[in-house]
Amino acid sequence: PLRWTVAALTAAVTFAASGATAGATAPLAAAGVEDEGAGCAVPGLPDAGSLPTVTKLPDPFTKLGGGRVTAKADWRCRREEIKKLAEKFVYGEKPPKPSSVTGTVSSSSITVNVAHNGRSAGFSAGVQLPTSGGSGPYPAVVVLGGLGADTATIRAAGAAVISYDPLAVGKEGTARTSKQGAFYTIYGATSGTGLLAAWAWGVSRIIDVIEQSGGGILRADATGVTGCSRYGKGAFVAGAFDQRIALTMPIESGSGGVAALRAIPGESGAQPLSSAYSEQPWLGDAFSSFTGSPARLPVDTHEVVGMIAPRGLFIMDNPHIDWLAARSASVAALGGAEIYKALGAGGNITYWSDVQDGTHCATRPEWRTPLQQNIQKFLLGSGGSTGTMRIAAVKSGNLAEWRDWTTPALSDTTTDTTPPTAPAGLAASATTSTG
Ligand code: MCU
Repeated sequence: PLRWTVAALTAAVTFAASGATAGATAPLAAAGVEDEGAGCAVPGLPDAGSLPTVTKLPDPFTKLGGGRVTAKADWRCRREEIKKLAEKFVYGEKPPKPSSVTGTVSSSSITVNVAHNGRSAGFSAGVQLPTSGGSGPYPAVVVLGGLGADTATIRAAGAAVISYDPLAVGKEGTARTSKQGAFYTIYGATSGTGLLAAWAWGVSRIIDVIEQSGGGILRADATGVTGCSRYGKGAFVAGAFDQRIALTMPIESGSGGVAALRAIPGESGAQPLSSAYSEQPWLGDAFSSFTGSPARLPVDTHEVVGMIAPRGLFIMDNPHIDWLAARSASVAALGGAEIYKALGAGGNITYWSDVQDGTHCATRPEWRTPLQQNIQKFLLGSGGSTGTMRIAAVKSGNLAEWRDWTTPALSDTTTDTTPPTAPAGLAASATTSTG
């Protein structure tokens, strides 16, 4: 039978894990499309009413239809299952690219205009070019909300900063039945999609515009995303749901962010799920039936970490404020790191909560070097630093308590006969037949 050997994903993993010195324009582990698994046949999802209680983190490698993932390239379609579960039960649906996205990119701003189903909306973002690093086109980091991100270090490392106000796309302070902002202008004020997925949708539309701009000022294949606190939650979701994002850097994201949803009720002082659900419509409306029973969720945030794998991920956390749920976040990071390891990309994830200053969303000296290294490795394609787990002892989760599954040794060949949705230049190399 026809077999697909090393698909685009695996090629990217192998490349990233090899630590090879990449050319300045290498896309590293990022994909050329928002969702490589869009064409995967996903079995029917469970109903909210018939979910079993699973106290430990669900096995990321067991497929919806049964059986475990055996090959690296199979992660593409398993990721699609996780995406659908996360949309249905946690965040609400993030729709694909609308029928029309237009806009402009200059060295000081980006405009985005979207039209879909007879409705239109727009928003804009600021651009600040790097303060060093030669001539363009430049990689860029989308900064959500302007809080906490060390933009001076980002710009000095050679990446531009895109200042994105998520509230223009999904407003805070509204009732769930009258949501506002560009996303809800297009998809309706009663959409069940929460603000985080709406904000992520906005990031994807910024990338669409950069792609269409012809790459004179900013590179579309070297985008990062970051933000702190509620915008850290948004940065995490943005990176998970768009595979064009090469580097995802959530800061102090707390409940509704990186923190394992099942672990939160047992973490002393952590923001309760009911609070994260009701404080703002960040999570999808469907999450309401899980705030008191997260162990019924068929998905958890370690698998959302896995949606980012093998792409660059640098999670920053603050162990000094209980409300920020750093122990639960370390559980998700450790669980998600198993997915990175299985894909041969264990060095592409960093979790860092070992910091001195307890101020929420402070710019921290401990994160400066890993921030530079992650930008070099994933956005500039230079430098082969290896990610680390620097977990503060006071908020250190124990993965062994949270899982009953093992991490498989995934093979480099697959029996999956579905042609991958690969970027144009990579499609041909993914069709090698080995009989
Ligand atoms: C950690 O992010 C949130 C937190 O979930 C909220 O409870 C609190 O009100 O605000 C934090 C935040 O966004 O701070 C800027």
